[in-house]
This record gives sequence, structure tokens and C-alpha cells, in this order.
Amino acid sequence: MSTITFSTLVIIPTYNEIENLPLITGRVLEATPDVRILIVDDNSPDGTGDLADKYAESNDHIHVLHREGKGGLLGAYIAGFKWGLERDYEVLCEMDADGSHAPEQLHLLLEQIDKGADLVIGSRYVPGGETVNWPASREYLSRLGNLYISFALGAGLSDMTAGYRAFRRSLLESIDFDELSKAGYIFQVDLAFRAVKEGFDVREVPITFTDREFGESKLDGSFVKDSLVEVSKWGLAHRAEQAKELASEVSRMASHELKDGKLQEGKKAVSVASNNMKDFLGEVSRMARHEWDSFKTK
Ligand SMILES: Nc1nc2c(ncn2[C@@H]2O[C@H](COP(=O)(O)OP(=O)(O)OP(=O)(O)O)[C@@H](O)[C@H]2O)c(=O)[nH]1
Ligand SMILES: [Mg+2]
Repeated sequence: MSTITFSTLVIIPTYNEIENLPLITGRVLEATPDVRILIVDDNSPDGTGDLADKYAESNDHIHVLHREGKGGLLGAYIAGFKWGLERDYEVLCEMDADGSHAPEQLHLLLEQIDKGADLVIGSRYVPGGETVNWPASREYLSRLGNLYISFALGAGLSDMTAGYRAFRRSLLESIDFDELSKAGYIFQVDLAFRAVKEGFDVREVPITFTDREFGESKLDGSFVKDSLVEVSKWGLAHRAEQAKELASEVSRMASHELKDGKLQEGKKAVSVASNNMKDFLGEVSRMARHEWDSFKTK
């Protein structure tokens, strides 16, 4: 068990999770009794926030942050991160309220933080990770989306959209929250990509993701399209930068070792490769959108 759980805050955003709240808080405190929980409730009409207040009154491991109305997951997490950073928490975690992120696996994330990671992502798509009870179409879509993101960004991560995470405070302190992308759930990708680009130690651990049993999904139909468009922009900018670096590296080497003819060939190969990549990204993006449309009409 992790030695740092005493300074760990598990942030759980809620919107209409009255059935799940007792289950999730009970499971977290059973599995990792030393952590603190922060419920960030957006004035849930079903009374989740009132129930959370009752828990907080009788249990000093549970805290509640109330927001005025449904303001989206990113806003809820930013509020939760700021709350935790203003206090002396060393590790801040993201966890859904609906049981998709098993509290019994939180220790897997915390152990990697203990070993030096700055961000640990509970991943469905590394070996050993899995999804349970997800409709095949939704899993396919999520896998395809992640494949696309991983090719587009080249960040070396398999599940950048995942929302089960542990952050070291220094990583969050380095992020300007106002700059994070607001399109759909893409802030998760944005956060992970920024961490990788800044050279933080980002790791994935396999988790079992279980579909929600109770309550309703807040998934918004526009998110796939918005997200892919956004990622494509970053991906092309990032890859273009990489291609430029590669091209100058090739020509630097070539000026020592190759004749002029070969140098031209090297430059051409780089430009063909980056054009192919653009075509490939366009193709995967079309496939993902098509999948999403057929998923919506089911
Ligand atoms: N505070 C707050 N929490 C939210 C908001 N939208 C979603 N959540 C919570 O964020 C977590 C993830 O939302 P979900 O509805 O489970 O989204 P999902 O996992 O993509 O969809 P499901 O298939 O329903 O599981 C849950 O704990 C929600 O209650 C919001 O606007 N504000
Ligand atoms: Mg969910």
C-alpha cells in the first residue's frame, strides 16, 4: 500500500449521482482509508449535494464543494484541483462517481506516483486493461478515438481520454487551467499531452473499466467530432514541428555522410511521410465520425 495516501485527495465530480454516492464513497474509504474525498457537485436536482453534505458532517475524510449549476466536467475538476492545491495535498486524483473507476484499483495508480511518476493514467488499452459491460459499439469508438489520438499526437500513450488519474501537485501547479481545451472531454487529452511535452513522467497502469449501473449518462453527442477536430489541430502542429526537426537532422547528417543526390532523397522521404500521415489522420477521423453517427442512431 502506498505510503503517501495520507496526503491524497480523490476528486469525484457529481451530477445526479444519488444512487452512486453512498457506493463510491464507501468503496473509496474501504479500499484506501487514508485518502480524503472531495465531492464536487453542480447543484444536482436529485439532491446528491445535500447527501454529500450529510456525509461530510459525520466523516472528516469527506469534503464537499458546491457549484451553482451544471458547468461541465472540466469546470468541476478545475474547481476541485484549485481546492486541493490551496491545501497541502501532494497527490490529486480524478475518479468518476458511477463506479466505472474501481476504487479498489486506486492503489495501482498511487504506487506509481510513489515510484516517481508525475501523472498516472488508469488505462483500458494497455495490456491487462479491459472494459466490462460496455456496448461493443462504444468500446470500438473509444478504441478508435484513442488510436487516432495516439497517432496524431505521438505521445506514446494508449488511453489519453481516460478519466481515472493521479497527478502529483507539481504537475498541476505548472498548468494554466484557463488554457485547457473546453471541447467535450478533450481536456483529459490536453492535460496528458501538456504533461508529456513538458517532460513530466507520465505512466499508464491497466485498469478494469466497468460501465455505469445506475443513473444517466451525461455524454454529449458533439464531443467526438469536437474532440477529433481539436486533436487534429494539435497533432498536425506538433508533427509538423517534429518533421521539421527530423528534416534538419537528416540534412545535418547528410551533409557529412551523403552526396547531394541522396540529401534530396532524404528530404523528399520526410515530406512524403508527413503527407501520408495527414491522409492517414483524415481517414481515421472519417471512420470515427461514421462510427459515432451509427452509434447515435442505435
Ligand atoms: N460536477 C459535475 N459533474 C459532472 C458533470 N458532468 C458529468 N459529471 C460527473 O462526471 C463523471 C463522469 O460522467 P459520466 O456521465 O459518467 O460520463 P461518461 O462516463 O462519459 O458516461 P456514462 O456512459 O454515463 O458513464 C460522473 O461522476 C458524473 O456525475 C458536470 O457538469 N458537473
Ligand atoms: Mg461514466
